[in-house]
Amino acid sequence: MGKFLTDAQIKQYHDEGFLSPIDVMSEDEAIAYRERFEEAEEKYPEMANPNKRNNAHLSYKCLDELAHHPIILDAVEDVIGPNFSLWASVLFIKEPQTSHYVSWHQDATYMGMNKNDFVTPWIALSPSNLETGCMSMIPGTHKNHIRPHDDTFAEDNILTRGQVVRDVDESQAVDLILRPGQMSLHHAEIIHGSRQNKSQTRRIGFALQSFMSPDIHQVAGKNLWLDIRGDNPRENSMSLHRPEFDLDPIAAADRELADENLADILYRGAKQKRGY
Ligand SMILES: O=C(O)CCC(=O)C(=O)O
Repeated sequence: MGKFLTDAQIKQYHDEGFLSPIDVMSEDEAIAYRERFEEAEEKYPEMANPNKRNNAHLSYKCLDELAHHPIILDAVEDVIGPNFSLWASVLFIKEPQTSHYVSWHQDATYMGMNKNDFVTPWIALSPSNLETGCMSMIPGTHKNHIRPHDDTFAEDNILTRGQVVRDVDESQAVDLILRPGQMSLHHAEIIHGSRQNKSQTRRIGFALQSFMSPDIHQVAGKNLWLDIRGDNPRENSMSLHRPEFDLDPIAAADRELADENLADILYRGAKQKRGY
């Protein structure tokens, strides 16, 4: 038994490359987080538009709290051990009845780390299901290393480069259906994607992308981290600040640096660059 996950769940994560659904909080608590986020989003729209979807945990207190939620961290500890930092976060919002989708990909492809054994919790702040465009995963593909990706920059594809793995056996796909307040965990090398939101409601997912143990460090770009749990010594690294309130200028300055660094990493060698 781990701190939060059962042995069977831990095994399932390692065998399949993902685990879902995991109860983090009640639906009411998740709705309260969503309301706090949407109030902040309305008050400071320049900080939460699609081009500012990265590292919003360094701007919004409610997202910083989610990044430190004890159940999420206990589950992370169960799969990667007691020492870890947060590399970045992404708000994956699909507005109602939009054509945005996420092609089959492996997260670690462009992240520029020395190794790829790290985990992303994806927290649902709204229903995430077949109608709203939930994530789907291809079990076991995290064991086959990084496959070639083609950069498509397709307009409706909300990945940075519209990168895609071809020839995925979609008959194996597992849909991760989550109610608000549940999360999934996925491995950095699992092949996954998501379809359009055909519903009348927003689909809001917050990806803590990713939690990494201290033996993992940046080989392309700056080594910037939010220290989360345990000891995380890394050479030539910089620790980021948590916001004490929405748009705390100290954390906001860190976010600017972290966003620029992330873009430099994710778009290195790319033929085009998007706003996020
Ligand atoms: O939110 C989505 O639809 C996709 C998210 C994703 O690809 C990820 O969190 O790695």
